[in-house]
Amino acid sequence: MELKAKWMGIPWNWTEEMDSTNEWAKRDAKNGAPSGAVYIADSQTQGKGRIGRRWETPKGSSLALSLLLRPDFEAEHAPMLTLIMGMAACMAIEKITGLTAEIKWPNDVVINKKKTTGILTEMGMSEGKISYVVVGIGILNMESFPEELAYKATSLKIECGHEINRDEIAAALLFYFEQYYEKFEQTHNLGFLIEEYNNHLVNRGKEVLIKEKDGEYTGISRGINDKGELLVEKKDGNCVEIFSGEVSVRGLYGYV
Ligand code: BT5
Repeated sequence: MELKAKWMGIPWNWTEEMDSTNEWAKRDAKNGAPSGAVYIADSQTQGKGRIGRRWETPKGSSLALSLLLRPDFEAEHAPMLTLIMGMAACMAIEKITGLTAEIKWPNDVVINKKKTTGILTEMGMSEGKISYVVVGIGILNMESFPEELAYKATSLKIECGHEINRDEIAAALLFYFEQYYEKFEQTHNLGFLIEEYNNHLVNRGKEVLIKEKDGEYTGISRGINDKGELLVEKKDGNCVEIFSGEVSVRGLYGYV
């Protein structure tokens, strides 16, 4: 492996099968595992997406990796780690495969407008402070998808047309994540990443559909601010700042 992080990935825990690498990391966190510990499984029996959705990781199919962090900042900053992981994933994919990767804010990486990566960040609190954050990422590397996913999902293997080494992707991912994280620790905002992030943002400058709990509207995506919120310009010219919590952002046609 060419790219080496300094402390992300120590210890490096690998297993053939696990319920969910996020759950594994959370259990280990409660047993005192250190910041930087990484958990990788070849397959997951209970892989999790957001809001109770499932994330399928059959044997040999993709990279399922969770990173344990013990940050010394306020809980409100933790969602920004999802964006940092998204950016690191774009960089790692581009470096190892030569493909162009884009970010579908806040937690997907897409190639040719199809999802190739999903990110799930979870947090544990103790006495009002962050005890741990687990940033889990699934990077798809399978040969094909069932019909119900094929229209919106793709994999590194499909896009490259040949086998991709998951260890190399993991090593590059941690290398980039570590660099971004060390900068983020100093400022607790994404000012240092805005330009790079927005250059990788899918649908930037285009019309997007914002779905909220009580309705939906369209606007032009203008990129993120230093809090990681997505700026969307509405028809009346007002700009709204969208927090990643409970919205879905789509292009007007299809998944992206
Ligand atoms: C995500 O959720 O995209 C976050 C996925 C995070 C997975 C990682 S793997 C390592 C770690 N351990 C875990 O247990 N989880 C993390 P969401 O945005 O909710 O997307 C979930 C949706 O993606 C599902 O409803 C399906 O439509 C789709 N999906 C699930 N499995 C897929 C697969 N194998 N390939 C393509 N799409 C899939």
